[in-house]
Formats: sequence, structure tokens, C-alpha cells
Amino acid sequence: MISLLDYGAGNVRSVRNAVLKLGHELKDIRTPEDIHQAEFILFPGVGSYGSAMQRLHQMGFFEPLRDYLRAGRPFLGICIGLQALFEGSDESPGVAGLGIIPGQVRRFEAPGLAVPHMGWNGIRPRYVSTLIEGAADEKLYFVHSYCAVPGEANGDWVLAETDYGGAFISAVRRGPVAAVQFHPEKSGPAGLRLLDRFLRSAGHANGPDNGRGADGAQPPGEPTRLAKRVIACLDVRANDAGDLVVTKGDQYDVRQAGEVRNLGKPVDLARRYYEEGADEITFLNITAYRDFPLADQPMLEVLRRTSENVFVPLTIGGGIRAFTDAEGRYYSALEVAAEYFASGADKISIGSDAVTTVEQVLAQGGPTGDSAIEAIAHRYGSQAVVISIDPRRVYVAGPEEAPRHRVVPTTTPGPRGEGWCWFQCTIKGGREGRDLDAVTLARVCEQLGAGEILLNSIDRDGTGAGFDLELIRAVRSVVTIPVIASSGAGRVEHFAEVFAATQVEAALAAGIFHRQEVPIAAVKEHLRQSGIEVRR
Ligand code: 1PR
Repeated sequence: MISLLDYGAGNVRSVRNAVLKLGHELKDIRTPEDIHQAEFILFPGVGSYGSAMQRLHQMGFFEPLRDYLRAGRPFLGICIGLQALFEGSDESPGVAGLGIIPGQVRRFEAPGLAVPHMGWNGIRPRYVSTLIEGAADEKLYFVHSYCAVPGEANGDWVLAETDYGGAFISAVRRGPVAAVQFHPEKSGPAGLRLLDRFLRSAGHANGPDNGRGADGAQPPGEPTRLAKRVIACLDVRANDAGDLVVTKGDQYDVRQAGEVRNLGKPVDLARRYYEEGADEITFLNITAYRDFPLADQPMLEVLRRTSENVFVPLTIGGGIRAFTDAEGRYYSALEVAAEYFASGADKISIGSDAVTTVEQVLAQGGPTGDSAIEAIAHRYGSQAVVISIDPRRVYVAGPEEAPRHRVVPTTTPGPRGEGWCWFQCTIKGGREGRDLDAVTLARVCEQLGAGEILLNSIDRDGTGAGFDLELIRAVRSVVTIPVIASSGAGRVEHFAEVFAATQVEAALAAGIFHRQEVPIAAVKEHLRQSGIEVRR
């Protein structure tokens, strides 16, 4: 029996779903006594280091867990569940970790390196172990801004390392105590296989699978490389009959002959994309700006059902903002986001509310401290907060025509032959343009704590004409968080082009996947042939 240590932050639904899918029995740890009684503890740490430790103390779990680990009893930690084993973390100075492994967890620091380290990377086993056999040829999903670094003091714990601006520890193990920095429950079939091996190893605490003595040292392999991500996006809304459908617009107009285009059912399509090799799936609830999303239970249900069978990261956007319902009850953006995380989302994406937040920040000369971005990033970590930008080009004759905006020269001139443009932010699904440019929006959102930018383009959306490289370069140059290029993919070559011509970490498409014009596998194959690292 696996005992799950869930202290109530972030998405552990996927871990539960993965463990159950693998046929293991699972029960929740509710009291310190449950820790003493446990046969195998699974600890999927989420949120910040400090809040994880604080919750362990509040629930009376810290000392029992430390005793359990000191006794060398079966354990698997995931992400913060690995970092917690160390003495402390730069993320939360002064907060003591469980101190099972010597050393301090550090922030990734390297010039030109996007942080968080987000996406699919490899592992380099330190020694041969049946636990991770074959995994060196696979990519696994990581998302973290802090990492444990291998050193003399912790060397005998290190099972595998990964490279990202230097080597960091991606798996540790001593006897039946193990932990991984990646998310096996989000790493597709390869992750599930690995998770299963770790969970089954509990039954062989003294067998050949569980002691380093049975394993042999392994020469250091080639440095691992972070893959570029290919993301499938599902724009979701109710059609006129009230059914939730995946739709797709041309420059954000989703109606054809007066009807909302219906390209399929959200849960079915998401599953198809998972099976076809999508590295991530994004749902955008495109009419949530006018409805209250928590009243939109079907959308939560879509997430719940998707997370039962889809084991790659899920992002959900639309309507993440504070709201007062018809009865006058106030819901904070944090409460709205919490529902999505509890239903299976790994990241939430904020569109319109980010624009109004940045307008306020600029008007008052600094952060308000209570924005949705700040609150959600603080509670769930920056990596869980994506900013979805819906910009539209505004053409000008030169930079002097729009002195308050980041104006760039363009090779696709405007209707009157203008050779310059700026990228205007819009809200409410492109219906309302604002006096704010996408470059400024991205920069300020990063300062507020956002962890990733989903960069759409109303001009390119649904056109199949390729990504807007000028827009993407302008935004990518001002942020260090990962950027997802979106809108306009029409051919496999467009993906290779955006990765070669810009520094984006991911590319997203909708129409070509929904209409089955270009399979995800064909995109990956073309990228591989173009020398771009991808997950197989
Ligand atoms: O403002 O926080 O409620 O969020 C609303 C979300 O819904 C935003 O993320 C916004 O981008 C999205 N949205 C609103 N209206 C539309 C619409 O299409 N009418 N969809 C919409 C945006 C853009 C992409 C699309 C790519 C790729 N869709 O996500 O999937 O452009 O398309 P392509 O490959 O077919 O070119 P809030």
C-alpha cells in the first residue's frame, strides 16, 4: 500500500491518477501516526520550499517524516519532495529542510538560461540501476527554478544527474529512500514506467534492486539537452446548443456561417494529442471573460477527466480573476485558480486580468501586491503561472508615432506601406484593444512573478502563414522566463523556423492539429531532422 503525503497545495491529482492507473493501492496520510504506520511514502512536493516545510510543521508531519527517513524506510519524493531531503534552499532562506542529505538547494543561474528549467530533459545515471534502466534514452518532464548540485558530501546519494547550465541532481537514492527532481506522473509513458519501478521497489527493500552494492558505476554519459516543446492547444467554449466544444477561429473569429465551429470534444481530443506525442496540452476557455468560470463546472469536469488518462502537463486559461457572483459572494483569483489546480491543472494561464494588472502597476509606479499573478505565484510557484497575451499589430510610420510603446521595424509593411509596428495588448478575446504593448506586458508580468509567456498573435491566428517572428523576438528579448510561440503554424517548417530564428522554448498550434493536416509526429520528425532537440 502506498501512502500519499498531500499537504494540500497544487496539483497532486495527476500523481494520484498515475499511481491508480498503474494498479497500486493508495491511501492518504492524515495524521502523524499514519507516517509511522506507512509501508511506502510518496511525497509529491509542490509550491515553494518554504511553504512546503511550513505545511509539514503545521500538520505535525515534519519530525515523524524525518524519523521515517532516518530509519531508511521506503520513500519516493518528487520535485520539492527531493529538495526537501536537503538541509535548506536558497528559495526560502532560514527555513530548515529535512536534512537527510547534506547540502543546500540553489537557484539556477547562468547567462542566457531561461528559468524555470521547464520542459523535457534527459538524465545521466551515475551507476547502473534497474530502477532507471532505459531512462537515459528518454526525456522526462522537469519544472523548477531551484536545484540540488552534486558534491562530495552528497555523492553517495546521487543516482542520476541532468544538465542545464551545469549539472544538477535529478535522482537520489539510498536503499529504499529515493527521490526525483522530474515529474514521472507528467512524463508520459516513460515516466509511468519509471514511477511503477520505484513504487514496486518497495517490496524488495533488501533485494538486488535496492542497494547500490548490486549496481555498477557507470561512465558519465553525454550532457543531457532540454527539448523544445510542441504544444497542442484546445480553444473551448459552449456552442449555441450549450455543448462544450473545441473550436478554432481565424484571427479569433470562431463562427462560420453564424455557427460556432465544432472541431471535437475536449477530453477526446486531449487524449488523442497525448497519444500522438504532444509535450503539453493547453485548454483555453475562450468565453470565460464574460462568465464566472467556477459556475462552468463542465470545464472543471473536462480537466478532471483529461487528467485520468493524459500524463503530460495541462494548462488551463480563461477567466482567472477575482469575481463577485450573482448572490454577491466574492471569489479571489486564487480561489478560482485553486479549483483548477485541484481538478488537474498544472499551470493556469491569465489573459485579460494580466493586462489590467499591468495597467495598474504602470499607473501607480509599482506592484499592487494583491494581483492574481502575485497571489497565485506566491502560493503555487511561478512555474504555475502562464501569461497568455493576445496582441494585434498597430502599424506606424516610425517610432516617433508611438513614443510610449516598443516599436519595431517590420518586413511585412502595413496597409499604407508603414515600415514599423507595435504589438497592442487586447482583452476579452481580442474584442478590446488597450494602450499597452505586449513587450511591456511580458516584462512587467515577469517582475510580478509569472513563470511563462504564451504569446499569441491575432494577426496570424488561424492563417497558417507561420509564427510572427518579429513579435516573438521582441518579447523574448525582454524576459528570462520561457516563451511559447503561438498562432499561425501551417506547416512543419514553421516550427523549425521559429526555433531556429528565435530563442523560444516551445511552439503551440491548434488548427493544423485539429483538422489533422499535420500530425504532431511529423512536426517532431522534421525538427529532429533539422537538428533541433525534441522528445521522441
Ligand atoms: O482573458 O484570462 O479570460 O483568457 C481568455 C483566453 O482565451 C486567452 O488566453 C485568449 O488567448 C483566449 N481566447 C479568447 N478568445 C479567443 C478566440 O479565439 N476568439 N483564443 C481566444 C485564443 C489563440 C491560440 C490559438 C493559437 C493557435 N486562441 O491559443 O490556439 O492562435 O492557433 P493556430 O495554430 O490555429 O493558428 P482570459
